[in-house]
Parts: sequence; structure tokens; C-alpha cells
Amino acid sequence: MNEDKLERLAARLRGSSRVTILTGAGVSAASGVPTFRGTGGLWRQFRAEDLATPTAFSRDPLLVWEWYAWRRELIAGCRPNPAHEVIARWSRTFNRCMVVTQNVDDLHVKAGTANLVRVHGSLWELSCWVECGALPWRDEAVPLETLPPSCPACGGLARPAVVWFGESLPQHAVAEATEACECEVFLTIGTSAVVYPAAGLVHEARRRGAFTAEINLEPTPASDAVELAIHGPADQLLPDIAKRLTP
Ligand code: BJW
Ligand code: ZN
Repeated sequence: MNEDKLERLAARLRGSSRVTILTGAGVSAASGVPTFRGTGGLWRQFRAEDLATPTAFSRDPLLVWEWYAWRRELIAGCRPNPAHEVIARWSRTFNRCMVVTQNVDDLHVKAGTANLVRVHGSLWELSCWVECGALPWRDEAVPLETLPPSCPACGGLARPAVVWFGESLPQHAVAEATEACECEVFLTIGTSAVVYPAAGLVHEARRRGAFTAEINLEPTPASDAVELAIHGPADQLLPDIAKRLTP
């Protein structure tokens, strides 16, 4: 059954020059990065309210930092998988291809993706918790020199430069992601489609006339809203679609 859907998607992509791809944790699953929801997901083991909110951080910054330090160590050993590689290739070969990712692992960056918008930040960047005015900085040290780390400008507490629940997404990233909804084909890949505002992008793209498709292991709340819902592993389905695009 997927055969027919894969061919339909490939046909759409062949005739398009403006393509937007929204990715989530499922795209990095085959690289060994844990997803958030579902079997083996981080939120099965940890409570989001204890670790991924500003309140949690102000209550116990060391606890939150220990969790991020553990994830940084785990992800430092992960490499891009075939899904990242196909997306990176498409980002450079379609006339205009935007990649909007919710992932904070930077595996799209490692794969060489062009036109990448990271709406939830990066695990490899830090920012000043007291907002002294210092710009976010990159720190890829594993392990980090001190826990919790401090801001090089003011000496105050540093935080991971990621977006926690209840926080606004970076304004420029929201603007770029929204503009990317103006496209011919919008693909939502490996995301449970429950976290807003990212989950709203596929609806926005459809509203603007894009052909929308989902690639995910299982159905999500987006499945009924898209023209084409294809279920299976992104790391296998994307190379299959890519093969159909090359004459
Ligand atoms: C595969 C696969 C394979 C597996 N191949 N597929 C009620 C209604 C609506 C909204 C809200 C509400 N209450 C609160 C809100 C707002 C809230 C929200 O959306 N909550 C919902 C959960 C209910 N959103 C926010 O708070 C956002 N900010 C905001 O709205 O600001 C405005 C505002 C400000 C102030 C006050 C009020 C409003 C911020 C959201 C930040 C999300 N942050 C996290 C953590 C980032 C840092 C970190 O990593 O530690 O971002 S949470 C986590 O979820 C992470 C992800 O980016 C995000 C999305 O997850 P994703 O990528 O979809 O992963 P999974 O695990 O959920 O799904 C993986 C999928 O892949 C599964 O479906 C698998 O089946 C599939 N899969 N292997 C293909 N091989
Ligand atoms: Zn500072």
C-alpha cells in the first residue's frame, strides 16, 4: 500500500521547486537519539514538568543540567542517518527547500543541511539565565567543565539554549518557519505533531495551498489533516523516495 503512496509523493516532488520539511525526534531515532513520546521516549522515564520548564530550572538548576549533560553525552556519539542525509541533499537540490526542525541534537547541521530553521534551539548552545545581554554561545565540551555552567559575561548561571514548555520560540525562527509554509509540498516527518506552535505549521501550509504529506512510524493528529500519510521508518522511506526522484 505504501508503494502507491511513495510513488504519489515522488511524483509531487518531481514537479515542485518549493519544498518545506518539518522534522521531529523520529528523524533522529535511527541515529540512537531517544524520542520524547512513545515506547522508550524520554517522557516515559522523566516528567517534562520536572526538567523542561523554566520553573523546573529555577527550582533545581543542577538537576536539570545533569539531565542535559547526560543527553549531550549520549548524542555526542550519534551520527546522522540516511533520513538526515536525504533531507540534506534535498535542501541543496530543490530550487527552494526549507528545513524546519524541532530537534535540538544538531544532526541536521552535521549532515550539511542548508536553509535550516531550528525552532527549539540546540543542546550544544548555552545562554545566560539572568539575561545579562550576552548572546548565546556554543559549547560542545562533553563532559561540560563545570555543572551547572556559568555565563562567561556576567558569571551568573547559564542554561541550555533550548525552548522549554511555556517559553516563546525565537521570533526569527517562527517568522522563517511561517514563511516556509508558502510552498508547493510540505512534508512533516518523525514528529508526534502535538507540540505547538510547530504542530500548527502543517495546517498553515495546507491553508496556503501546499500539498501536505506525513512520514511517521505511526498515525498522529496530523494524519487526518494531510493529503498523504505514509507510515514507516523515515530512515528507510526517504532513501526510497529519493531513489524514485533520480532518473
Ligand atoms: C518515527 C521514527 C522513525 C519514531 N521514523 N518516525 C494546550 C493546547 C495547545 C498548546 C498548549 C497547550 N498547553 C500548553 C501548550 C503550549 C505547549 C504545547 O504545545 N504543549 C502540548 C504538549 C500540549 N507549547 C509550548 O509551550 C511552546 N511554547 C509556546 O507555545 O509559546 C507560546 C506561549 C508562551 C508563554 C505562555 C503560553 C504560550 C514551547 C514548546 C517547547 C517544546 N520543547 C521540547 C523540549 C526541547 C528541549 C529539549 O530537548 O530538552 O521540544 S518538548 C519536546 O517535544 C521537544 C520536541 O522538539 C517536541 C516535539 O517532539 P517531537 O519531535 O514530535 O518528538 P516525539 O517524541 O513527540 O515524536 C516522535 C515521533 O516520531 C513519534 O510519533 C514516533 O512514532 C515517530 N518515530 N521513530 C519515523 N524511525
Ligand atoms: Zn550573563
